[in-house]
Amino acid sequence: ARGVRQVVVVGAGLAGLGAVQRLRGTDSGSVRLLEAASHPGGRVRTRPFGLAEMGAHWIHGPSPGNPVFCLATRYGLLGPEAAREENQRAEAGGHPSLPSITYGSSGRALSPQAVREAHDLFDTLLASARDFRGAEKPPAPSVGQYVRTEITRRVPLAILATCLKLECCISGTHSMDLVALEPFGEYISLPGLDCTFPGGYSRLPERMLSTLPEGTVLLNKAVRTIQWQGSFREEGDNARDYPVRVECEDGDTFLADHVIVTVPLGFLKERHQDFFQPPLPERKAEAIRRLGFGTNNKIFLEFEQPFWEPQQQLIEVVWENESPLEKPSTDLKANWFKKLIGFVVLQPPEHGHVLCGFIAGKESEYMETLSDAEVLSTMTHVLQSAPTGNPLLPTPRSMLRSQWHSTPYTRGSYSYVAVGSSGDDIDILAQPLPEDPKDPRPLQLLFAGEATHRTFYSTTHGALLSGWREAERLNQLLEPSRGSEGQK
Ligand code: 6YU
Repeated sequence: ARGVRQVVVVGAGLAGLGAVQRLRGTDSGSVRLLEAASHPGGRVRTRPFGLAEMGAHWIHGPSPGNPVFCLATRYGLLGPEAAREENQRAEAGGHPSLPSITYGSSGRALSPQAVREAHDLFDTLLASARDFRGAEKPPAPSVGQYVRTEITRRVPLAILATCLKLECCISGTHSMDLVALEPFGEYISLPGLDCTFPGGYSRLPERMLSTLPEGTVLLNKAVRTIQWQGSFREEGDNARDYPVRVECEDGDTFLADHVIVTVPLGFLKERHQDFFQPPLPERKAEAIRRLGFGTNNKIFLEFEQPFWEPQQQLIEVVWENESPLEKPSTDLKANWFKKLIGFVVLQPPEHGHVLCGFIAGKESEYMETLSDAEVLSTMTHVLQSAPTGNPLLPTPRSMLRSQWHSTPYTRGSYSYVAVGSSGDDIDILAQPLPEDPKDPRPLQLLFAGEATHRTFYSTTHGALLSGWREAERLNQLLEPSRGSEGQK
């Protein structure tokens, strides 16, 4: 007998927490979840600033096929709207649709009809961009180039420029020219009208953590290296050796038979060469390099009083002189704020009058380098000119923003399938190591996290399902006879 298998899970986001909840056949004390941050949740993070969601905002497609929706419902974390069956059946095409108003950069409200027509055109183009799955010769390499060649001068180009920027936020990329066209249709949108967590998204990882035996999760425990294919022994115990040794930044070490790695793709891109010893096989390293991982940030502004109408939930901003057919400015210092697509009004107003701006790409990364005061003053200027045309608009009372690119254990927002990569790269990333299925010490390294889910990448449900998938892979090894019965 080899004794109790030791399992280490790295990262307490939804993938890591989900994996630990699903693991069977391990004794208490034989599973450790190591998290670099001082809190669980990873890219699910609510701050008490009008319940600001710094990361994930919505449950995309809240319906019975969505495991985040099911878990949140089981924990009683969702509001009555989300529970309605009509909401769960509604096909929203993957985009949260909110009652909106659109302002030009000169301060005038744009004609709702012109905005609707441009959005309809854009949505039609984007829907057709999903039809090239398997096409041997797609008409363009990227989603951005395809959309641009389909656009004619008949439509309000400036509005379409905003649509493309919004799409950059959704795909978490600098430009839709970086998003590959052929695999674009592989991402699956689940039915259901996107919903939020009335008490904050963080309630979900907090509840998940509370179900685990005490001592399983170690916070402030950043992993520095993972040595695998080795033969490691605990001091004073010669009877047992382990193939994997996990070393933390604080010098603590954990020996393991299996490690489930759920760190974000952004972290892997930056650190995989020295994080794994020996380094990952070239196929996996290539997949890490090829797949896309960009930045999408939020800027929250709190006001004494709302200047918007109560029914408005989205305030879109259009830079009137822009066109998606022209090269965007590379002068980040002068123009970074023009990448902002506008603001979502946070609900309910009882938590404060808070607007949440969305900004993606290099401009978003530049924003992270500015001081709070600089961001606040630029945002105030944008609001005074565009949505209100009122230079006397009171400045926001306070400001909070996410800085996902500078967050050392994340290094961006979420993954996308970049030009030059394909869904196969996602599967390669997800493959356990060692690669040889006959290796006497199988499943030393397993990989989970949103970037490892081929059809639900970039979402919380993709992350959760990936954690379950890897736990199940281990369950099959540790207790093959039990199959998948008894799952929660
Ligand atoms: C969703 C949404 N949403 C906005 C923004 C962001 C994201 N997402 P984690 O990072 O959570 O966990 C890993 C942990 O590992 C972490 O805690 C680290 O600290 C730790 N770690 C790292 N290194 C370590 C080390 N060395 N040692 C120890 N620990 C270490 N998803 O469903 N709805 O509204 C949004 C949004 C600004 C940043 C989102 C949304 C993405 C999710 O947040 C994300 O996927 C999961 O939380 C990741 O969980 P995880 O466990 O994998 O990693 C066609 C096509 C289109 C494609 N896209 C369409 C979908 C649109 C996605 N939309 C997003 C939009 C918003 C607003």
